[in-house]
Amino acid sequence: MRFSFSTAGESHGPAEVALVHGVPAGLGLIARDVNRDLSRRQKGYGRGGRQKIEKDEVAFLGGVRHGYTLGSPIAMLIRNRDYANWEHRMTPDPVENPPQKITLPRPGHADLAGMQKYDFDDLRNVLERSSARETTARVAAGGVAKKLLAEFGIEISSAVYRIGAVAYPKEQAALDAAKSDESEVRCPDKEVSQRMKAEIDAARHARDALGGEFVVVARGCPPGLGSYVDWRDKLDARLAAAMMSINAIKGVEFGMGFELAARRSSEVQDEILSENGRLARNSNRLGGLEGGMTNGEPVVVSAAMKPISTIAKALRTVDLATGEPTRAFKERADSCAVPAAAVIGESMAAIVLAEAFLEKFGMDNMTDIRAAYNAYTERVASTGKKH
Ligand code: EPS
Repeated sequence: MRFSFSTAGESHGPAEVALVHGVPAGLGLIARDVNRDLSRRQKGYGRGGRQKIEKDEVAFLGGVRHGYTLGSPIAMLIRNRDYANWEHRMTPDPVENPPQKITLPRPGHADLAGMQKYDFDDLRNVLERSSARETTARVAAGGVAKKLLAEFGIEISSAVYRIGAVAYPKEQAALDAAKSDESEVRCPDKEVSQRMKAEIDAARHARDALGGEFVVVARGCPPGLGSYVDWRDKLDARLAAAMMSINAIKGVEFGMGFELAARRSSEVQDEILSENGRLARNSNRLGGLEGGMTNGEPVVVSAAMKPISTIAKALRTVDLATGEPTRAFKERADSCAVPAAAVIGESMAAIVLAEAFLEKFGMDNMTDIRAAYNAYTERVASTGKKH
């Protein structure tokens, strides 16, 4: 089976669950490999009270034995500690005194269309699953993908280059992404990080929320992941879909992104040079992707996140129980989750790259995959050498 994953779990239910298929046998994998990113996802200036309650850690329920993958599906469980406070409202069992229904859909959230689509009269049934809490399970799946990619020298990092009106140059953020773990907003620049934090404080004091932009960088990808042959195989299309699937993401770019559209061709392509008999590029404006394939340069994908829709300064809505105009439902929420979204972006990129990597090099076991990878990279390294 192809590398793929699915998740289950409600935000205030008992747990988040990730099921990862198609992981080759023989990959070293321990809980710490996954927990590191779970903890990075929980950080970030602008989070609400929930992250003080949770301490996300994974338990393997299948697919791993004595620190190595078995080739069988990897099942991972992350408990929601907050469930203890929500048991009556969220128990899977029937209850005698059901909690009050929520009927005030938030503009920008899944609430309204979700209720219409699934025939609910309580938006709790929608918001529990549409909550970004689900991304915990994605990051667990991404941890497995990252571990696989790291075996072949592929490293993924991220940086935030915009929070609301405060921006930092995207290209510089991509170059310094590895440093961003040091910043509470995941921006590699200290001074800009401070301004971003002040921007978040200002929004929170105004009972509002902020979005922003982040960039994900994958270094060390061999050329030829993805394919130009079929639209379904194009790696940029698959990465874009993965990024767009993250809660509140409204746009995705590669390399210079939309700015490419305003330039002449000679200003935007990355010229192919020969340096000491090896092929080289001295720019990466296209973000490491040509023809829907990696070209050996860092893959650079960025995304724009809209502000969170749960805000204390509640917007106009209609009470679906009465038809009366009113203000939207309010609940404890984050005022900015862009730093967390950047970590989730790393995970989604890792998942897509791992899938494409295994398509190219085999799926069964690490020994055969290593042999295929070594043979391919050796052949490719001789492309364009003087004869
Ligand atoms: C979220 C609302 C908040 C966030 C949550 C996403 O949760 P709560 O309603 O429990 O305060 O903290 O994100 C997480 C719990 C998480 O781990 O990322 C929402 O409505 O999307």
